[in-house]
Amino acid sequence: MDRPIRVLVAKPGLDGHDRGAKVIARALRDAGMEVIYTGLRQTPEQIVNAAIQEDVDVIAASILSGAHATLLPRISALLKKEDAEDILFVAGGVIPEDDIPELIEKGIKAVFTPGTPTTVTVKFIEENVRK
Ligand code: B12
Repeated sequence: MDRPIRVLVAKPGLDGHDRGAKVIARALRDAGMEVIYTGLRQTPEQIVNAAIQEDVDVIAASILSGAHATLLPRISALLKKEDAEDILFVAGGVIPEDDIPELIEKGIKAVFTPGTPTTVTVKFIEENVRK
């Protein structure tokens, strides 16, 4: 890609945990990506609208509240409805391993749980973002 990858780091739902999102935002920025942070308490609609308006290549959603099974598939469904499935959708946070296969089935391309080195996330995005 002849321009920096653009990433929307998003905080869906009423989740007030923002440290993880900020660590990821910093790591992606240090890897040369352009990062836009939504701030806390965004609805799936707000996140998808921002992603389209900002013309991002990636949505990176952080969720530690336990509401991942509801909110993440909603974002995925909205990307489909808006014909914006070229946007790579990844997520991370406190998400039980058992819940991940269903999230992948519903269109989340990868889930990164606590302890995942940020270099793994950077590599995944660089290798999977639509060129
Ligand atoms: C710190 C903390 C708080 C702080 C938050 C401070 C802040 N500004 O973020 C405070 C004290 C405010 C808090 C409050 C609450 N908390 Co709290 N909190 C934690 C704690 C101890 C650490 C989270 C943290 O900051 N870790 C450090 C950061 C750097 O790591 P991280 O967020 O996990 O992010 C890393 C990875 O997950 C990953 N990642 C995260 N997001 C993303 C996104 C992408 C795209 C990628 C690629 C990777 C990625 O990469 C990050 C860097 O390595 C966790 C327990 C735990 N160990 O996880 C509980 C925890 C998350 N909290 C919990 C709960 C229940 C609450 C409260 C509801 C408690 C209450 N009754 O009041 C409130 C809710 C507040 C709210 N409005 O949401 C539960 C959630 C349970 C669940 N999901 O099922 C946990 C798991 C504790 C527990 N075991 O019960 N909490």
